[in-house]
Amino acid sequence: MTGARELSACRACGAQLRSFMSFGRMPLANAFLAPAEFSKEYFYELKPALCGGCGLFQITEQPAPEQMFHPQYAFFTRTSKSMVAHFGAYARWVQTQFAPNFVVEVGCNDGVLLETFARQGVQHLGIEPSANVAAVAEKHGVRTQVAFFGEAVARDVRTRHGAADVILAANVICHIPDIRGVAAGVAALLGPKGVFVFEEPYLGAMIDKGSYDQIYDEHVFIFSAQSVAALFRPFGLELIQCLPQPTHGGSMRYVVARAGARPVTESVARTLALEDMQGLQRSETYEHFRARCERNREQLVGLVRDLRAKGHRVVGYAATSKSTTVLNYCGLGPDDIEFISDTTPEKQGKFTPGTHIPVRPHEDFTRRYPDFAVLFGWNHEAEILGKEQAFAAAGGKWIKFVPGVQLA
Ligand code: DWN
Repeated sequence: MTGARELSACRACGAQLRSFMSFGRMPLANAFLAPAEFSKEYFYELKPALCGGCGLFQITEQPAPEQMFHPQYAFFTRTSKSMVAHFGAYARWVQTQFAPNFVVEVGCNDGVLLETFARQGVQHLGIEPSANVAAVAEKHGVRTQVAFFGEAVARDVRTRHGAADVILAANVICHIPDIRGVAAGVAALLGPKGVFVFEEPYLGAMIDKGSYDQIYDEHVFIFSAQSVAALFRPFGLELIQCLPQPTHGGSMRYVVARAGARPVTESVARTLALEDMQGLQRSETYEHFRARCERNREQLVGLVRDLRAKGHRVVGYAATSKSTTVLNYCGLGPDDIEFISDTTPEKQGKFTPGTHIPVRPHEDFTRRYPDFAVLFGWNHEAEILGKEQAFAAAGGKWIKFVPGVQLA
């Protein structure tokens, strides 16, 4: 099944999109499925592009949000200990900088970021479209509303609860195709001195590392400081701070306020200058990126098939959303990768989207270590390698593919 519509104009500014490559036919990154569902799987073409006007990196085709974020959504932030620690530090940073009385989070997932505010009795509200993850947030004492954030919801929240001192988001804004609706919603809900703080995978880091697996249906956009500044400007909002983050393989925290309401820190000019030097607006940068993706695919497929031909057992570690792009782009299936170990109960016993590799509990990994494990959760490398020392001690080797294909 297919059916997504291909866009030729930027979702933010309407200028012409310049597509530079295709990752081919792709299923939904988190649509882990049972064999009975194989024949009715949904596919679209994964084709990234850069906007010739505001420089916003985006995919040209995207399935409807309701198809991706629903009551069976399979991603829970709490699956990573280091991310839980990161969100604790993020919440404390917001408290120190802005001391808010009312915090709204866009896409609060299982409530891990708002929990710190909830525990301290700060008025808060998480807007989360997937009812199952919102229910987990509620269990942790976080107040939620099951909805997609946009201008109408923002106005409604303001009417019922008042203006927000801080609107927060983490790894969410890049998922929302109606990005102008987000900007309008922020403008409608923020108090006069309020700030919108959000962090997302960073385009500069993705280009630097060649981490093409950040591109999939849920990630409609990969932001840069330049595209964020341009996005909010027409709504009377201004980018006042950029803070690089190590999470998800290289992210950026952006702070946006009403134009003129707060000082613009020097981090903005510095980040814009670095982006210019990196060539984030130049076509050649994306030509190189495409060539790097092709080389990476060739090397990863070559390595895995060579190991399999020699009779080695190869499994995958962490059935991440990102792995869907890698597996489908590379055409790796169950003959290449025996299974993928994953700690999320909702994914276990199912099969990977498009490539139909079994997803098994972590115990299947430790019970009988494979010879090689592809590190699909490369963004959690320190955490994973730290807890899997017995695998290495048993002679197991990691197959990494970011920033390049290598054995470790
Ligand atoms: O933006 C998004 C990010 C923040 O999270 C989403 N659209 C969905 C998701 O992306 P992802 O699936 O690529 O996220 P992670 O955090 O890289 O991977 C999570 C998956 O990895 C889970 O299925 C759990 C699994 N995992 C594991 O099995 N063992 C993770 C760790 C750290 C582990 O030790």
